[in-house]
Amino acid sequence: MNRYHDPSILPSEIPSESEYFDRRRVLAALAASAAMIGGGIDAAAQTGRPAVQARPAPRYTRNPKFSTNEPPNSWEDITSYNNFYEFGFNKEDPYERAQSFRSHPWNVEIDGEAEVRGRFTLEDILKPHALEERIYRFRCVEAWSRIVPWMGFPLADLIRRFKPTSRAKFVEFTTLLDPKQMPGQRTSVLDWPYREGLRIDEAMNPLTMLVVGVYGKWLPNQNGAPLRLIVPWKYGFKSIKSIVRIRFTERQPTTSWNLSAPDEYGFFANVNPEVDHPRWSQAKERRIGGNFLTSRIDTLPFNGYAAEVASLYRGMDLRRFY
Ligand SMILES: Nc1nc2c(c(=O)[nH]1)N[C@H]1C(S)=C(S)[C@@H](COP(=O)(O)O)O[C@H]1N2
Ligand SMILES: [Mo]
Repeated sequence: MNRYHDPSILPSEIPSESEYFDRRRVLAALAASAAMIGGGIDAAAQTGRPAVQARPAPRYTRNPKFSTNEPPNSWEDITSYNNFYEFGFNKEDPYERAQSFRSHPWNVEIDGEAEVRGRFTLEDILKPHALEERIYRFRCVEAWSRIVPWMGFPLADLIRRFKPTSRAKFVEFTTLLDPKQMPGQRTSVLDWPYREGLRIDEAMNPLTMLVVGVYGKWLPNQNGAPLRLIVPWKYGFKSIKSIVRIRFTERQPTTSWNLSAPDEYGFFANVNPEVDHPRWSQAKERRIGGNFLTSRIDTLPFNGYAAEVASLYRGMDLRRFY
């Protein structure tokens, strides 16, 4: 299974002319609409593809305070090169095989150590939350990265609504289990359903987002529709897709990657250029969509978010708790 997590399996380093052109258009559109509220960049129109979901367009505001100034990757970069093992192991599989996945209607179960529990529709989950766009760095454990305009809201705001008890020390997230729709689940490459977890203070950190969209559109299926986690200072595998359950626990939850290869994928999974993966260095990363000169860049501690999150791990040996 681990051969699928091999950073040497990468597409061409050289962006095509159309990629480059798309990138420039996105930048121009971003600049032109910097002060706009709601609406957004019509990424689907830009690429000539129909809108991904027949739901009323989301309304959102931009949040520059939590956004990097780095230029975002193109819609193409973000939506056609994905990890979503439920739909296959090659980067183009999720794009090719998730299009008919039914990500709406959708229910989410909230349970465990919380005063408010139950099964909620996606609409009920979203109703009280104002959506915002944040441009985050995103770093996969396979040593590639990109800059993504995610749309969503702080996980902390959702957690407060459900009033976790004093015994809630962790939050566990679970992806849909549906082998009929998710061909990858008919293989035993991971112990399905995909599960991830955070310590409660990590979950409450203002950077941690529940994400429902990208580039002002509802999430495409391949990016984890209709609801996913984004934890920008951790390797990408923590950012679990297509969530159907959020559970508050007293004990540290088991997570899919940690179960399958504990020496390679720790529970914390904080981006750390000093701790190599057993089979490759984590000191550098390849920025998707970059050119020859700019694509190999240094990886930053906590993926560049050290000022915001390093204090969460004070006193911890981050080599041992990787
Ligand atoms: N359910 C589920 N969530 C998942 C994965 C997966 O295979 N299944 N892959 C993870 C990994 S390894 C990465 S890098 C990111 C990729 O997110 P993206 O395709 O939106 O860039 O999703 C994460 N979330
Ligand atoms: Mo990843």
